[in-house]
Amino acid sequence: MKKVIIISDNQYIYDFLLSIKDEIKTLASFAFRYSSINESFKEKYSGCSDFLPIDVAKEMENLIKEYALIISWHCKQLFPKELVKQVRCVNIHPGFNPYNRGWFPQVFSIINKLPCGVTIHEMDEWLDHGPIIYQQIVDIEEYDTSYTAYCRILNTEIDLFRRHILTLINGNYQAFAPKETGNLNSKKDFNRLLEIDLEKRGTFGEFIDILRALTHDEYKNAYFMDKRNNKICISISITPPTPTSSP
Ligand code: 0FX
Repeated sequence: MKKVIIISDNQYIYDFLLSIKDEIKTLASFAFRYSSINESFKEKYSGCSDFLPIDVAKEMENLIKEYALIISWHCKQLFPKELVKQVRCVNIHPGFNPYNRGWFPQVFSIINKLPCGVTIHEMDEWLDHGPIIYQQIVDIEEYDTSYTAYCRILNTEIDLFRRHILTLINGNYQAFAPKETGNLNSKKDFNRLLEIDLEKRGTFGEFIDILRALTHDEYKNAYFMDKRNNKICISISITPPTPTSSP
């Protein structure tokens, strides 16, 4: 039986994996890990023998020896070049490669209108870059915030994983290289969006897009400084249209 390891630092995904672990353990010998630096996971999953911490760089030799497939599913550690060259490593990424690769793709897609979705791809030495195995567009509506778009993206990831798990394990797919390198956003690029310049000129639509992109559940992202130098956080509340019932 093939040995597969899934490394994730995303709680929603981890809980999903826990819920299906017995079912998928009939398909391959699965191990599940989270990043050893992930303090919140350490607390939440302490005592859970299916969910153990890992330091990918330190444990590289063992990973190469032990596993036929490594799945990075929102893993916050960089995989060393030697690792991705020697073992088949697959990344499940919350963006539509090659557009807005890197951090928080839906945030940037709301602003720059590039396609958004999910990509499952083989990893190479560059970020969110290798040959694409499966991908699916997730449409962003004019009333979406980062959060509502993100929820659909996560559920699309889970759906794609469920549909293709066997093919992913066996590796009998035809991956293709994206036609362009696209663009890459870093956490710094995200941080640069957060302070709203009250003197900036633009259209209402552009301002609404920035606020939609920075509205994500409890996160206090967008802010401006008032005249007393207080930080004032802002987010936007949008009411989606109610579906019209057919006559
Ligand atoms: O796990 P993840 O959804 O994904 C991120 C990257 O976007 C992804 O490309 C990479 N493969 C993965 C390892 O890490 O990230 P998260 O759980 O930190 O954030 C989820 C969403 O929450 C994000 O898309 C936007 C929102 N968010 C997050 C932070 C930390 C905010 O709006 N503000 C924040 O400060």
